[in-house]
Formats: sequence, structure tokens, C-alpha cells
Amino acid sequence: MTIEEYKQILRMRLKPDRYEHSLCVADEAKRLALKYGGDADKCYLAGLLHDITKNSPREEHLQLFSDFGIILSSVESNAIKLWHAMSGTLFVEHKLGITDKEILTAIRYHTTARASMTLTDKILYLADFTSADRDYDDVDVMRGLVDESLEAALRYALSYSIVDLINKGKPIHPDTLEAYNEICL
Ligand code: DGI
Ligand code: FE
Ligand code: FE
Repeated sequence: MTIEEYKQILRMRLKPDRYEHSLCVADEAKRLALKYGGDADKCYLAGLLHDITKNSPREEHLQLFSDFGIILSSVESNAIKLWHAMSGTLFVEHKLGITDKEILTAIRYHTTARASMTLTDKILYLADFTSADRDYDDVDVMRGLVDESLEAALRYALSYSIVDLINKGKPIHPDTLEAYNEICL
């Protein structure tokens, strides 16, 4: 499939603002790959497709989980915002036929992060924070950090996310905690 064909599928599946976000994350992931010696094409494609099931109804996520044998943990069952990282990976692998493990794991962990992230995992996770469409309190700090060091940006982004989740009284996924702990050790 060509990039244009992937974009066509995204335009059908996503709301206009989410489609624009996907294009911005793809551009940012490519920029970071070129800056940090990653694979620019893979990072671009992972960025383009990372939120492909973000606007899907709950039935579509649940159908993908049941078709491909995914059992949700209690934290996952109760945090619907985590679903699109798992269902998106299944969609990209099984419906779009993408087999590249770098792309698949980057999409899989783009929301929670995880311990032992690959360069592509880190680039996608951070591009989702620093893409041109993003606007939140610390976005300028994040954009500064991501151009200094991926590790420093990762530490800041994970701390920011965990504090935000705690302030909202939400459960923290173990993968997020493992990513954070690894950086602190
Ligand atoms: O899909 P995006 O909006 O571009 O960004 P994302 O995939 O990083 O999703 C962000 C959302 O996911 C945000 O509302 C917080 C939520 N989230 C991220 N990590 C965790 C989490 N929610 C819970 N409950 N636990 C987590 O560890
Ligand atoms: Fe996402
Ligand atoms: Fe995103």
C-alpha cells in the first residue's frame, strides 16, 4: 500500500482533527528520526497510523480483541483511552497487513510507553507530545527537551503523564510505571 492509500483509509476512519493530528505526528516522528538516527520511513508510517482506531466505537475495539485473543487486564478494561493502542496495532497488523515489528510495537506502546523502549518506540511516544497540532501547558518545555535529548524528554513526558493521571484519580498502567522506574534507576 502507498502512503496515499493509507491516508485515504485514515480520512475515512478518523474525524478531521484526528486526521490532521496523525499527519502532524508522522511529520514530527520523521523529523526526530532524522535528528536521532532512526528510520525516517518507519517512524513516519508509525506516526501516520498510530491513532487509526482512536475514533472507533467500543464494539470495534472489543471485536478486534476477541478476534485476536487479547484479554484485557483490570486497568485496561477500566481505561477506554488505552484501547486504541492495542486495537490499532491489531488493525494495522491484521487489516492493513503491516508486518514490521518496529512499527507494530511503537504503535502498541505509544500511549503507555514501556520499559526497554526501542528508538522507534521513543520517537513515536514523544512525537505524540510535540507534534505541531499539540497545545497543552508544558508543550514548549517538551519541544525544547525533545530537541536536546530523547532520554530527558522521555523522563519529563512520563512524569507529566503520571502526575496528570494521579491528579485526575485515574489508574496508572504498569507499563507506564515500568517505563518511569527504568529511567529513574
Ligand atoms: O491518542 P492521543 O490523544 O494522541 O494520545 P495518547 O495515545 O497518548 O492517549 C492519551 C490518553 O491516554 C490520555 O487521556 C491519558 C491516557 N493514558 C495514558 N497513559 C495512561 C492513560 N490512562 C490511564 N488510565 N493510565 C495510563 O497509564
Ligand atoms: Fe493515541
Ligand atoms: Fe496520538
